[in-house]
Amino acid sequence: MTRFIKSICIFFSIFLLGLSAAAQTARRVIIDTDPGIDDAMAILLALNSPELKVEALTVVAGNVEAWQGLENALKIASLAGRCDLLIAGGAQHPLNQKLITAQFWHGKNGLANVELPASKCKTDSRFGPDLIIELVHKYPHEITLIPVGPLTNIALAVSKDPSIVPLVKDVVIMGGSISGGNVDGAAEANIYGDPEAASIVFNAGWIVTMIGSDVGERTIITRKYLADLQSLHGPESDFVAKLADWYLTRSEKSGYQGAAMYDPLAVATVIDPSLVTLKEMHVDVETKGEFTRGETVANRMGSDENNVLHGDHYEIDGVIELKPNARVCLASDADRFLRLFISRIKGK
Ligand SMILES: [Ca+2]
Repeated sequence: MTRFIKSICIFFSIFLLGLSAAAQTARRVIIDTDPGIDDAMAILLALNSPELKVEALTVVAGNVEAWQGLENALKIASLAGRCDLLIAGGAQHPLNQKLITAQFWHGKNGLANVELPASKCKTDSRFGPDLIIELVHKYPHEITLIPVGPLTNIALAVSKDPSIVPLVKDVVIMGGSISGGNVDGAAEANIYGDPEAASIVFNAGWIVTMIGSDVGERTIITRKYLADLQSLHGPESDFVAKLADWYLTRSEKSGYQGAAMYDPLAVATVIDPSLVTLKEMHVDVETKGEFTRGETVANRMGSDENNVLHGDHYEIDGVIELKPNARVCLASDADRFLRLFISRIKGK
């Protein structure tokens, strides 16, 4: 064998070993989504990342109505040539309020009015929350849930079968904020979209990794990154470039410098946790509040003061320790994230 052929053989052996190692160590994930521009970006990031094995897309009503979200999920999977994915419809509306859709930010069809070809993929007949339950039992301690829409499907799953809680490897949500909302002064859209569901999810007994809107808004795609994305053409990169262009224009009209990469940052956190800074906290979801319904109220001290009645008044008698139920994202390495995102989308 010539030295050249030997080198080629060694190269391919290493390449194949690398591929099989990636396949073995890839994390099984379920993306629960309300597609959605940034959902589409998040799904394509996940599908182009060897660190992840996407087991299913479960769709929830949110940015668009449930039927539209399911159609979008099917078209995105088809575009990526991934009809092997399980794609299931889920909750049609929030647990305890009317659905609030967001075509203002996402376009009439939820995907920046880009018309994708009809999907070749089929819908799984199972109800999204039931599919989540089945997959968690099928792969105990292996599934990471990545909910990037209102938390209705996840709340329904843990309410129906609480035994999944210790069997889930991780829950990484896009949602909440510890420094003001994007819906109003207090609330972030996914939590505001179903606060009762969010409260169930935060109190389920697992630790929720919370990638909030406050960090998403400091992790923005700008025209500079868009130009990079537009430099290579392919079905997926062209689609994401159109989404990003529309989303940027919408954000610029509202006075922002760029468009917040909310959902893709949650997926990227599972791909590479070193992209974000996390801190354990106890988080409660406000479900009443005159101005604060849907706020994620984070306790940064890990305790509440304990007030004890002394005659006609209360007196502070030490503190009550609170167990953390969340790992809250405080910051991201935005540039490294965006370079990862664009390289993965261009990777085909
Ligand atoms: Ca979303």
